[in-house]
Amino acid sequence: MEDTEILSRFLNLNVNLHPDALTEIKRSGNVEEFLSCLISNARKDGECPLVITPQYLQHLSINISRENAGASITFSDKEIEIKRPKKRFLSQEYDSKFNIDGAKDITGKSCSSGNLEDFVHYFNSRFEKLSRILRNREDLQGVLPLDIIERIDGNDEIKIIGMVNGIRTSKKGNLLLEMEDPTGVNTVLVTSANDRMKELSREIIMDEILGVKGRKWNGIIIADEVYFPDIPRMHRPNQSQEPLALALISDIHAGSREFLEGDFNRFIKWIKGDLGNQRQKDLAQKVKYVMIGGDLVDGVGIYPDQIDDLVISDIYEQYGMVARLIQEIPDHIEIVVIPGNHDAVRIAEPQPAIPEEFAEPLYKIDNVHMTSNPARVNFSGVNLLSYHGKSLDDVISSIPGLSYSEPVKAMTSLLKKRHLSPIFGNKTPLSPEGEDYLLIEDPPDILHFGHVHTVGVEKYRGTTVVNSGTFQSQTDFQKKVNLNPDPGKIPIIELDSLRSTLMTFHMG
Ligand code: D5M
Ligand code: FE
Ligand code: ZN
Repeated sequence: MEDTEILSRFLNLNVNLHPDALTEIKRSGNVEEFLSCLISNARKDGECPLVITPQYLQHLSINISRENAGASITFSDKEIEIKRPKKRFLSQEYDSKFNIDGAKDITGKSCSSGNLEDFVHYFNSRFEKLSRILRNREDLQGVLPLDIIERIDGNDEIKIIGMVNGIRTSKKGNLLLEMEDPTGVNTVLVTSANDRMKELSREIIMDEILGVKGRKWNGIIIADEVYFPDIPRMHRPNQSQEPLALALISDIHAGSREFLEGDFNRFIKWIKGDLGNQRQKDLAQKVKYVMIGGDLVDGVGIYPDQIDDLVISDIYEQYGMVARLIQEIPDHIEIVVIPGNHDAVRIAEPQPAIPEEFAEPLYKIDNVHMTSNPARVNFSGVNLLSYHGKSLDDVISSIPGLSYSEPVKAMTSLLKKRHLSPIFGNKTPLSPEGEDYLLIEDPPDILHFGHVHTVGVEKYRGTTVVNSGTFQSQTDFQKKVNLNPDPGKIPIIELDSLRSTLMTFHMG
């Protein structure tokens, strides 16, 4: 038998061979007997070393004789389970320090009845906060309210801040925005005469808050400049003092016929330190946190004829399955979970945590922490803003040039707007809470989405922008809408450097 063949037989049992032990086994001429002794001894001792040394061979006290060669011993690798002393991970040397921002968690606090008054209050709160951010910009000093602007004429420079209430394109191809602030309404014309303004005007969407510098002309405002609230150019992200890492996953879709169990199992094997090359195994050693960005299950009745795509059609069983999968993540790793549009909770955003009534098996896992969508979590000093990403459907269909294949581009556009779900009344229902939980008040160190089932990692002005992708292959429904998922790819962020690594668990 070749050396490589012998080594691989032992590797199948998760044990390595010391070169001298390999020589000895080869000399004996009976690999099968060694394997069989190893297994029965491991059963007896209840453990087995990681590396088989010549000393351990002696401990096995096999009579290495050529007479034994050829004895037929049959066994199946699957029958045995070799236990060994519990592995210690680098991340176990450090305490877990994570904090879910309770003030920004809607769970149990929703007070909206969804009436007109609630909406007025909600949009006022959004305007208040975003106009404050815009007002801080040097370019927007001296902003005037729209009722004053109404009475101004002449060619002097004026500055306003307003919410986009309507978007039309003029006959000449200019953009006509209806903008509103708490005092009034006016029309803003954004010219398409120069490329820069043309480019910028494409990014403008309904219900966002903008700053405008321009002039009055014939009762309307001609924009010379348009300002998004954006995040500061000089934003310096926090980094951890400790060599720990965060795995960002999303869209497991347990219960779906297309759930990729093999990909998930390889992810688990890697996170347990049992898969990958040395660098990949070293990275697994650092993982202290896993963030799950929603769509844990495929749910029931989420889209027409979904039943045909389900292998588990009971929502409780779907959460049972997801709990069994997640339970495999070693318990020194903290897992934070937010819901998505397939989970068993209201679809209007912000979404409260998936209730215990449905996800009881997850609540029973000590290292699993259930929270709302969106969620703000600090992991060992690094601030993460995690949002399932439903609004991407609206943003991608509203802004030319954005696509499902480049989720980070669409996410960056939302960072500029400082809002996770600006458009009201399209595909993403919003619940008008007392305050706007979807506002991006503080620029996060990491912005994490899922939902679109495509993966991407990029930096924007110091923020690491990540979309997690999925563990679900293309469904018939997605095929119809021409959506090509990119499953089994998981971004891992090292919190001490904010360096990212894309781990691939998908085969073929
Ligand atoms: O969403 C998975 C992906 O499928 C996401 O990119 C949006 C897309 N999707 C979902 N519903 C629709 C509709 N109705 N039209 C077009 N594209 C859609 P998930 O939330 O996992 O189903
Ligand atoms: Fe999904
Ligand atoms: Zn989704």
